[in-house]
Amino acid sequence: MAIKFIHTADIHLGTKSAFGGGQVRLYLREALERLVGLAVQEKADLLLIAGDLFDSPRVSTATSVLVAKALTELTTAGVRVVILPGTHDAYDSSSPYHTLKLPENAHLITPQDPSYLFDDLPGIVFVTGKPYIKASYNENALSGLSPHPQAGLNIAMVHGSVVGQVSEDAMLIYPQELAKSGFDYIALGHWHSFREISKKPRAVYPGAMEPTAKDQTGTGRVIVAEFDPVGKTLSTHYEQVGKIRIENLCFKVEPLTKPEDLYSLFAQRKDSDLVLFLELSGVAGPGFMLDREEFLAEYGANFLHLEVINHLQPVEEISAGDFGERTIAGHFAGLVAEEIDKAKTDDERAFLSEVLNEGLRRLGKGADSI
Ligand SMILES: [Mn+2]
Repeated sequence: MAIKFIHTADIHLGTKSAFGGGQVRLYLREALERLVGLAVQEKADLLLIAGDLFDSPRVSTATSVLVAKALTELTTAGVRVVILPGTHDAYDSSSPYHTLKLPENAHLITPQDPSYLFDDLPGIVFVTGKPYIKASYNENALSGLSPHPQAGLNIAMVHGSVVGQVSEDAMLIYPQELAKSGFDYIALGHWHSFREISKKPRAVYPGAMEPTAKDQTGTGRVIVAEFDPVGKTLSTHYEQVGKIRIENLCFKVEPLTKPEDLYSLFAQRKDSDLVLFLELSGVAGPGFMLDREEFLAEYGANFLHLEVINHLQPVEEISAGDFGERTIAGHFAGLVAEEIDKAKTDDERAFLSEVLNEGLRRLGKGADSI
């Protein structure tokens, strides 16, 4: 009979997200409920939470109640839970875990109780780890951890950075040590984007439950793993539990771009699970003036969060007078000026002004004389 376990990390309940704390906290509550539902539905034997279940040591009553309910539901359904304290919910004097009441079958990894042997599971499962405390910054996360000789499945839980793979802070994991660690699975936490680190032993960051910063992609995943104690084979896949997505939309402004060109991109878009960063680049011609407030008022409500990042270059003032008559630019300017004089409508005049501006910009100053 196979053993099934689910690995998650970095849920960050109670987050102060830049994308609207209150809304994202609600998403996290729902994601936790979906996670519990998945574990129950999959009939998982074990749920591993590899650090940062809580966003801070100060846990609200609402969050405590939510976690207590989730843990009770899980253990009632026969899902054993192992929780590792991470950087945000470190196991020091102010740790939120000192007041958290754990039901039977839910376990916390502490310096006093760092390991659990589940000898009622087929093949016997061993789970061990080191809880994060401030003093463990830069400490080798795997040193001192060893598999249990009687266990068929040995799991290490680690909240930290894999050296050379993700930015290095918190506890450190050295890639060359993974293979000789003797573990079958390393449940990683701390890095907020999904990342597979090693195949043997299998070491994966599931990523955060919901993104809390712009650069977090591939969030919301949990790893579902099945271990066959007879063949000693481990298979994994991920399930999407979180809902929030992040998109960076780059919009390049050309000299003839009008604000309507941008607005029309947004007219059909509405996605309440999307955090959208609109990045404007290029040169703002005289025809492109974006009123950020007006734009956000118009479209902000269509998304979970909408942000405008403005990298527009102000238009360079160029006039025909900057060029000599006997240059290509000067000759061009003269021809377009004649057309502007002949223009019958304001639209035609505006268009020709753009042509003049863009033409002069492209021909540039100091163009060859004819
Ligand atoms: Mn985290």
